[in-house]
Amino acid sequence: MCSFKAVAVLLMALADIGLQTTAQAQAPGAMVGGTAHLVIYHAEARRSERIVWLAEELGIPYELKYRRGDVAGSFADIRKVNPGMGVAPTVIYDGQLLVESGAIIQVMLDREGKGRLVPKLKSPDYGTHMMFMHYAEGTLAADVVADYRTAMATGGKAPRDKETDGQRAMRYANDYLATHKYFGGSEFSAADIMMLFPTAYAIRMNVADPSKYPNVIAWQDRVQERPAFKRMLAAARPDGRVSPPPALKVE
Ligand SMILES: N[C@@H](CCC(=O)N[C@@H](CS)C(=O)NCC(=O)O)C(=O)O
Repeated sequence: MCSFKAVAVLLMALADIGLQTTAQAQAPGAMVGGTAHLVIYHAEARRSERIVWLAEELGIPYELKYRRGDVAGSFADIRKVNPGMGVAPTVIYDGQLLVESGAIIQVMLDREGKGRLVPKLKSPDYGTHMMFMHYAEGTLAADVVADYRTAMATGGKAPRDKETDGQRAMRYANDYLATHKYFGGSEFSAADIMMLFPTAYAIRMNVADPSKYPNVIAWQDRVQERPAFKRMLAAARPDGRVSPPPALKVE
């Protein structure tokens, strides 16, 4: 008993040392080591799903870290690894701590994509693929989240009168899909992985009225049928959405 207790105390002390090591603020992009080639710090139904989805599409092995059913706990763990910017996704990729899902996806494609999920460089599809790779966070997510926060701060009512910036961004995406199957043109690309989160957020939170964006809805259904997406769901969202923020009220 006594020696078991001593070992337990020693293990706790070692764990504590490990915790302190990782809890020290890391410089952005710091090399931090680690055992796995790709470690994804995740919280259920958050943007970190994009990285899991891409890894599944490309067949990149990964270690997924989150507390099942405990989004707050998952974020607490992320902050231990990355106290300066405790966001999902945070990853350790090739020993380097990285944030910003679009950038992480780009680095993964450059290093391991072998041309997959990116249109040919000289094709017009490449231009729109890159546009939507960045539009997803730079315009759509930024505008839709701003709409949501503005509405929450002013009574929680879904905006349904004058077109908001987030709705404009949804309309532009919907217009593109009127003539293209995917955001990278005719083939599924990483731009589709980037675009799913903010389009789904816009609809789910009632920022945008789904009846106005039928092409987006059809595209969402299409991409969510992909086997890699379903593998992502099984690994990263096994119990559905956990602790979702409240949707705006539709009157
Ligand atoms: N632009 C970043 C956004 C990351 C982000 O804000 N993620 C959310 C989860 S979907 C988060 O971590 N929120 C918690 C926080 O900001 O403290 C990306 O695409 O990775």
